[in-house]
Amino acid sequence: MNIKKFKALLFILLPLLGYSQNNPLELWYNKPASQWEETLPLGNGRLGIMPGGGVTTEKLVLNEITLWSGGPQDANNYKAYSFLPKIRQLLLENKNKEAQKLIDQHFICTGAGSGSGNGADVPFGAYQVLGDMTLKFDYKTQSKPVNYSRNLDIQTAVAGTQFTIDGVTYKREYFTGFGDDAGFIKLTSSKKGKLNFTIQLDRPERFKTVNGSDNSLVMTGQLNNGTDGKGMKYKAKVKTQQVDGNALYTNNKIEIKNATEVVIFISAGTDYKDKNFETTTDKVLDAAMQTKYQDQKKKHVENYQKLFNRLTLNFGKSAKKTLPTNERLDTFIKEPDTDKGLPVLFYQYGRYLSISSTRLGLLPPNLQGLWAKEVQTPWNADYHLDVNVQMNHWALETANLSELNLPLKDLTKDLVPNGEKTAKAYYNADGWVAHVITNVWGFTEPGESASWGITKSGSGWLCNNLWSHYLYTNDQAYLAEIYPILKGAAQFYKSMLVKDPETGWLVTSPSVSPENSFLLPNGDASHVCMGPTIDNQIIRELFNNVIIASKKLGLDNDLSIELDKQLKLLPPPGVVSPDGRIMEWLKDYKEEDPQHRHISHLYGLYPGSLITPENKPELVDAIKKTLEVRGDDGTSWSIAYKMLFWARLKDGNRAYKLFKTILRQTHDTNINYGPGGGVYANLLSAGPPFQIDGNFGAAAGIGEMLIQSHAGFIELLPAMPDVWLNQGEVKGLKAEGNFTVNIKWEKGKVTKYEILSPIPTKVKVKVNGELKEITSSKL
Ligand code: FUC
Repeated sequence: MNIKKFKALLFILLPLLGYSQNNPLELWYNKPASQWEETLPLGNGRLGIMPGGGVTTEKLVLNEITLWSGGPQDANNYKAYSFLPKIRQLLLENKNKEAQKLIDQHFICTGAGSGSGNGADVPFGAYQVLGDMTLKFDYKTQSKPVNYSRNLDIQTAVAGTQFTIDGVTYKREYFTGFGDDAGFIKLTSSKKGKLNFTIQLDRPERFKTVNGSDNSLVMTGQLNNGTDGKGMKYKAKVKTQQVDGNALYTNNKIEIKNATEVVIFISAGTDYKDKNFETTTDKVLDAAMQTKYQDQKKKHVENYQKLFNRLTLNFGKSAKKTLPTNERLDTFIKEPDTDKGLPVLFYQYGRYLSISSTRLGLLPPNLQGLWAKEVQTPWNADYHLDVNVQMNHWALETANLSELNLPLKDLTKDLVPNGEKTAKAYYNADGWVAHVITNVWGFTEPGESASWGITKSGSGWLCNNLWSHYLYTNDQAYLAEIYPILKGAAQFYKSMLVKDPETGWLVTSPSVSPENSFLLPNGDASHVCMGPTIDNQIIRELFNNVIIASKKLGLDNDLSIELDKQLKLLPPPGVVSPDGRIMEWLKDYKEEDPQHRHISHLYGLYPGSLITPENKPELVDAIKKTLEVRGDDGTSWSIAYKMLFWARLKDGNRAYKLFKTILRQTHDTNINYGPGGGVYANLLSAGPPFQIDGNFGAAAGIGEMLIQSHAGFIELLPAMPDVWLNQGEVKGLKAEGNFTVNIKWEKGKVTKYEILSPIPTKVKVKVNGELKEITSSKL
């Protein structure tokens, strides 16, 4: 047989063997996971399962999005306000170090705060693993498996494992239901009665597992709330159905003997907003078992695809899609231009991860989305408000998953009551504020260290994220709902801004440019400052948005006038330093770490739209210099952020360079703050450790390369790298103003496009460099 024929035969045979490498939207491997970061994330927005495909032992990490230790607390220091005048005075006297010291003594939260990022046992708490479900198999032979493969098909949100031992093919199929709200694992053997395994359920602490009277395995427990130990309660329950063989429910296990086909059902819940979670868990499980597996899977795929199939993307041929994903990643780094499918897969994976890690009426994705293997997750897997949680939402609107922005709106709304207390306690200010970290318990206080904890643009940044959902949807009811939240945030800043005597500008004081430090003229390092650029930019956007909203809603004319007055006194969106960069601080300080991962002072370029190459051409060189000095490396989220900045500068090749950097494969899990970000074999982003913001940030980056609509017109392919421009097609992108956009291109030029909307509307579009006004077609 010649090579060509052999290849053709393989093409036909491999899918039958289970190697489905021809599915462009699939991650696949020819070995079991050797670390958790190689397991495959499944999630239905609430429940998560991570199969690793072990042959004799498979440990499946289970998650539930609401499972947090800690509890509600009031960590406001109500005496803090009395120290504010002194702190401000010290800053005016350039005694930043002394101000920082005073803040550390009197102006941080009370108690342990985040526990230095290790808050599992303090009231702040941590997002925690629900449990480990361990399957132990007995094949009654010493033979080794052959034809091993495992995969995750992101088009159906179903994972699989299969291999053959002694001529028996074993298959496992896993999904977390978008139909019934449970987890499903179907195991089969190709010959009768070959499945022998046990199922166990545990977690590192605070659990009890027993056999239920209804032939089940039940794990229950209560997490630490950091005070009396009686925190959140949870329950996880497993049942099985088998066609033949036996199932024993003893010794706190389920034991399956001589079966040919088994389905495992997993249900879980917590008492977070559900007092009846125990009965809910039982009911969900029983209901899930009433539907035949095939029908359950059909319902799952249909519901998932209602969101996933809204957008398709193609950049042309991929020579590498038959390689296992881990090998494909390494090959991509060496010869990226030959694999145009991997960027598409990575973009769609971002969409997959969004659909899987958040759900309407529940919580937004946390630092790890939904997936966590520990009790003490890195940084408590919390909601960081100084870039990370916002980045988790940046891809959504253009990626046609708009409604997945709503859980962040709910979280933000829930912060307001405590945020009002914080505004009063620390600033005697109106409105509400959230600083830099939050959790499911409504934490809004400053963090426990002045160096990062008093960043106070968290609430403003959240509000601006909420606003972008309005821009994309034009949803007036939503606008009316978010208006009080935005208004309260604006009232806070309005009542606490102070005048900088040197410039006359209104600025925040004290504050921090997220996590970054600078050198004072005497050589001392400090984080604490007045009016960092990011605060000015966020406040400018917020005030503008509140003014627009109040006019649309016909409310609060007086407030609008006052905000407008203050707007005129804010620093401009970008000030250029003597060395030609955008200033990060009000003063021309030298950074302590010039390559710091945060690039907060470019907020106005992205996600903000204060600075565009069109409206501020005079700032473009300074932005470029800022980015050059920061460098192209960093944690994965930082690289993704830089990709977005270059996309906004319409430099597709540079954005692509950063994208390639994100796809560096790593196995490293140690906490990193510097260069070295990448992805794990499962394509989850590695700071390291695993942090999902890099996935979502890079997906947003690809979105910005394909379409931009923040500058008053829709621009098609504004920042494409040469290598993707040869040929491609995207259908179902969204633009501001509730437009749906389809684009086809060839040899660097858009050859066909459609702009659709529910009502045909006049819209400006930039196509192949030419700006024109057209009327959209009816969707
Ligand atoms: C901020 C970042 C870190 C990390 C942490 C969760 O502190 O500076 O890189 O992403 O959040």
